[in-house]
Amino acid sequence: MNSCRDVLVNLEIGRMQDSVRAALISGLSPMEILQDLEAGMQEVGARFQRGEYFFSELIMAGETMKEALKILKPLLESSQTKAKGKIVIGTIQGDLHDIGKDIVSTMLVSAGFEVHDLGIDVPPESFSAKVKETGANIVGVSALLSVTVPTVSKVAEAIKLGGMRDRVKIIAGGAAMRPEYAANLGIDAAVNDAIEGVKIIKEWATS
Ligand code: B12
Repeated sequence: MNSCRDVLVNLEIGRMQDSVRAALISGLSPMEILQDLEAGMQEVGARFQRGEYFFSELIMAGETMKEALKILKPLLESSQTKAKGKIVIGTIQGDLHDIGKDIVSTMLVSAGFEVHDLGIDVPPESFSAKVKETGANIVGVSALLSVTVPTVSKVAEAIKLGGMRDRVKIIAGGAAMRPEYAANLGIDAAVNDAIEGVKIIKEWATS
């Protein structure tokens, strides 16, 4: 049986769930399988950049990944502990990528956070409105496209305008994010992997 990564890269959507089940039976943890699949997504992106894959293949890769997540998400969430904080999360305006955001949300739920997911293409003001409504103390913004990264700073501005910036930490994530962007964007942290992001969020929740 091919690895989950290969099944994803080859866009074999009908084989994805069997492949995940086989990986679990072979002893891999849900998190290890996720990391394997993320490597697969990197490869899909590289093929797209080289002109070997087109937009239709990107869509197919997204759908294939979601098949895997149908099995992995409940497993990742099952270790629920008590809530450690409230988080508002969403993909920034102009950006439709939601797979990474969904993975981070799942990991946060499993770490015991109360997560309010606003979905994709979220205007900066909607993050701020949801923070006000829920009393959340952390905001997570996903931005995968270079063109949407600057809009993340508008989330910080909207929260500041609402008078809540001093009690809210903001973290952004996505393939195009780099830790050094945080200062320029006026936010508290920027990461390009979920494990590092969740580690930072947990530190904020306990400090
Ligand atoms: C699948 C995919 C799509 C799918 C998305 C399906 C979906 N439901 O999400 C579709 C087909 C819609 C798509 C569309 C486009 N895409 Co696209 N896409 C991808 C691809 C192949 C994988 C993305 C993915 O899901 N990765 C897997 C997840 C798990 O990784 P991730 O998102 O980075 O998330 C991880 C971390 O970044 C982090 N994270 C993410 N969010 C957050 C948030 C927080 C708070 C935290 C803490 C952490 C965190 O945690 C996650 C887990 O570790 C990438 C290639 C790549 N290398 O990323 C291109 C890529 C992102 N796409 C790209 C492009 C160009 C586009 C299009 C413009 C193509 C076009 N010509 O129309 C459109 C844009 C549409 C839009 N307005 O958003 C480029 C972006 C280049 C750039 N730097 O701007 C990439 C990099 C491909 C490439 N190499 O050229 N895409």
